[in-house]
Amino acid sequence: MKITRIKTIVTCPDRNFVTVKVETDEGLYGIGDATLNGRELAVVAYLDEHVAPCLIGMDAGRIEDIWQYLYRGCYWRRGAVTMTAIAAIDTALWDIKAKAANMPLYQLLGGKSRDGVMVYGHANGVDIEETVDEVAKYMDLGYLAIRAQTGIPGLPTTYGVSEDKMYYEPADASLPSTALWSTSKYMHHIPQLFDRLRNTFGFDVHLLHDVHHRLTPIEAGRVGKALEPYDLFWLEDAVPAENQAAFRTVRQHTTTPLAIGEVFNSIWDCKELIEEGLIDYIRATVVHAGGVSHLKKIFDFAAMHHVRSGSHGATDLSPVCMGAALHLDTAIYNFGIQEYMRHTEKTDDVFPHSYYFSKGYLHPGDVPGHGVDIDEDIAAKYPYQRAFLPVNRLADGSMFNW
Ligand code: EZ4
Ligand code: CO
Repeated sequence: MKITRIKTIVTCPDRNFVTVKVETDEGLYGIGDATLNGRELAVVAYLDEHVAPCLIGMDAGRIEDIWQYLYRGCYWRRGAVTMTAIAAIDTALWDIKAKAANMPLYQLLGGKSRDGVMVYGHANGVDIEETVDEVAKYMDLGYLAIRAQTGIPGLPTTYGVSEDKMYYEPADASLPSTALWSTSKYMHHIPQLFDRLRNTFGFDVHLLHDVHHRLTPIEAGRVGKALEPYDLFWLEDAVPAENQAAFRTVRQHTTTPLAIGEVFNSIWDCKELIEEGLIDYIRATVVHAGGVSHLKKIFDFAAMHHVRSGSHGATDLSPVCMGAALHLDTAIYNFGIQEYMRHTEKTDDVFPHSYYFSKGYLHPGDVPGHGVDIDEDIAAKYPYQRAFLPVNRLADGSMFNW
């Protein structure tokens, strides 16, 4: 089965998505997510100019060989743009192979290890009161695990807090908006949120929290220690991890479970974190970590070190990524949890899918392939709109991590 055409489709049904469609001479096609939030067109150019022309005529069944061709063959290994482009092609090729086998993708990955994929949703409020109400709403919807974020007194905006409670969208402007950050205000406030949540809901529901890369290692150790009585499922992205060894300090100071990985793009971003046992959950994703092929290798390596998966699943990862992720989540032994931020109705119209939510779990469905398609006519109705994530500054005007 030969690759005859590779199309990149850009659409903005409430937010931007880039999708790759790989077509073959046997009429089967596969699709992959290539969305890199805030840098979408860089990946489009990479795919159109530097990937698609090289693959025409290749055997669509040689997934691993094509992965290595794109990784080793470009000389400049890794990086978010390269690995997102590779991921999109890889996901589309797995979709084709599973369609050709007339099987849902999880069958090719080893079959089912579980009956459903436990997900967590995002509860957030401008203050603790509103966050408590939002957690209650997610519990009513059947969620077994809930991420809680709250506004911080003295900061006009806070990461993770949005007006639209079901569809959090941080890429909020055509030029980057500026947020204000204060570590001391945050560190003082956040234990109060979890104290309230545990007093209100008890310990049966899993609670998670995303620090979003804002602490130093010793600050993260302190927050982790302060949160220990509230038994978090995990503390996410406590410290930026370009320096993986920095997590040794966090680990020495707290037993709160640690998760990280949404900005990682290969095993080389997390090898020390995993093999030194510095984290509990690896949150890399299909779309940003080299596709199904490479993410499976990361998860298998993690399994040897008691590290579980916890893939990123925010709104900027398209339904195509979510579909592929759910097959991997279903098949691997060391699954932990899957983030699930609902897409808007418009997005779901563009990407018809077989996966569905029931009683706190997502299910990938049983149609051949990864079960997600793109309706190109509907997609064409929503042209690309430039959008950026915010930037963060401290009170003195200096730049900080967002
Ligand atoms: O800020 O996906 O856990 N989820 C997150 C997200 C990220 C966005 C960035 O594109 O941290 O909300
Ligand atoms: Co996050």
